[in-house]
Amino acid sequence: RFRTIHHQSGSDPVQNPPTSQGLSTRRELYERDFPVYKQPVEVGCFSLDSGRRFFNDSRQMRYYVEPDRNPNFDLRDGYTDRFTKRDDSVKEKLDHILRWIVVNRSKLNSRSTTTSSCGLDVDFVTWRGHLTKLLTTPYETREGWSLAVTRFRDTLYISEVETEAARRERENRTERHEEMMYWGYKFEQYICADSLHSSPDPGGVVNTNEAFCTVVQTRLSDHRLLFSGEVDCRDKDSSASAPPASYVELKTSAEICTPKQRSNFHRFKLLKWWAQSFLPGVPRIVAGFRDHEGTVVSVETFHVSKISHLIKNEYNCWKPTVCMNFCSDFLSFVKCVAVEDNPSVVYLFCWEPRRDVTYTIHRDSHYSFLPHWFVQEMTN
Ligand code: 0WD
Ligand code: CA
Repeated sequence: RFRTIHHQSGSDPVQNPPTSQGLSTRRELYERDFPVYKQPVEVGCFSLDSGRRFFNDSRQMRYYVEPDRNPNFDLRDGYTDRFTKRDDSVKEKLDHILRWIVVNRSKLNSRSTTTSSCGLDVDFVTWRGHLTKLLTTPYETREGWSLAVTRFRDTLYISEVETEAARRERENRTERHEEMMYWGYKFEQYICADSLHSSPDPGGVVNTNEAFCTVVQTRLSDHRLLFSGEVDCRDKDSSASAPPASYVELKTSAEICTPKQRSNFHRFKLLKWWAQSFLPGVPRIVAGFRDHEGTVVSVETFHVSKISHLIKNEYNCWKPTVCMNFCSDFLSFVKCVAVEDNPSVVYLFCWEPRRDVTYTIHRDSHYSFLPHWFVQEMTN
C-alpha cells in the first residue's frame, strides 16, 4: 500500500519527517521470539516525603496487610478533608533519579575502575512509567506520547514531555474524575502499614507527595537499562524473597459484571498492569474491584507471570512479545538517531495512534532537561 507523509493539520511540515525516517508501530512487525529480558536487579531505592523531598533510603516503604476478600472499603472517605494532593503541574522530569545516580555513582560503574572513562555503564536511564508507555504502544489507540532523549557521556536519558492533549485533559478534569483519582490512593491506605508491626490507618491523611521508589538494572536485548519506579508496598515476610520479588502493586478497577466488561478488562487494563509490573520484576498485583459509589466489593490477586495465560482466550488479544520487541526496536532506533553527545541537545520522539514514531532535534531549547548540577557532578 502506498504510504503518504503524515502532516498534522496546521502544523509546520518541517517538523514532520517522512515515514521512512520514522519507526512503525504495527503489531505484525513485532511478532517474533521473545527478546532477552534479564531478571531485574534492585540496585537501590529512594523515598520522597510529604513535602516531596528526596531521601536516599527506604523511609517511605510500606508493608502489605492482606485484606478481607470482600472488604467493603469506602474509597470516598477522607475526600477532600484528609487529602493532600501532589501538584501535578510541577514537572520533575528525571531529577529524582539523577539525584539518586549522583549519590550512588560508585555502586554503578564497574567500567571506570578498568578504563579512564567514568561513564555510567548503562545505555538508558528513565522512569519505569515511560517504558510502560513504550511497551503498550502497539496496542494503544487513544493517547500519544512525546519522549525527550539526550545523550550524555554515552548514556541516553529519556524523559517524558507532556503532550498538548494530556495537558488539556489535566487542566479540564471533572470533579468526578478528580475524586476517582483519589480512590486509588485511598485503597493503598486501607492495605498498607507504615512498619512491620503496625496496622493500616484508614483515619490518616492521604498525601500523594509521598513515594517509595525502587531503582533497578536489567537488560533488554543489547540495551542495558537503569530505571526507577514507584512501589506501593512489600510483603511483611522478609524471609520469603528479596526485592523486587517481595514487592506488591496495588490497583483499583471497576467491578466486572458482564462478559463484555471482563473482555475489556483483559484486553486493555491487564495489558497496562502487566507491562508496568513485569518491567521491574514485581510479581504480584492486588486489585480492589469497586462499585460506582467507590466501595471495594472484592479483592483479587493477579500473579504477573500468569497474566499472559489468562488473556489467551480473548479474540485478537495483546501479546507480551510484541510489547517487548517494539520497545527493544524503539531503543535501537533511539541509539541510531541520538548520536550527538551533548547535555543540551534533545532528540524529541513523538507518537500519535495510527502513526509512525517520528523525531525532531532541538538545541539549547526549553526541552533540555539534564540539570546543570547533574552535568557538573558527572563531569568531575
Ligand atoms: O511523567 C512521569 N510519569 C513522571 C513521573 C515525571 C516525573 C516524575 N515522575 C515520578 C515521580 O517521582 C513518582 O514518584 O513518577 C514516579 C512514579 O514513577 P513510575 O513508577 O515510573 O510511574 P508509573 O509506573 O506511571 O506510576 C506508578 C505510580 C502510579 O500508580 P498506579 O497504580 O496508578 O500506576 O506512581 C504514581 C501513581 O500512584 N504516579 C506518579 N507519581 C508522581 N508523579 C506520577 C507522576 N507523574 N505518575 C504516576
Ligand atoms: Ca498502584
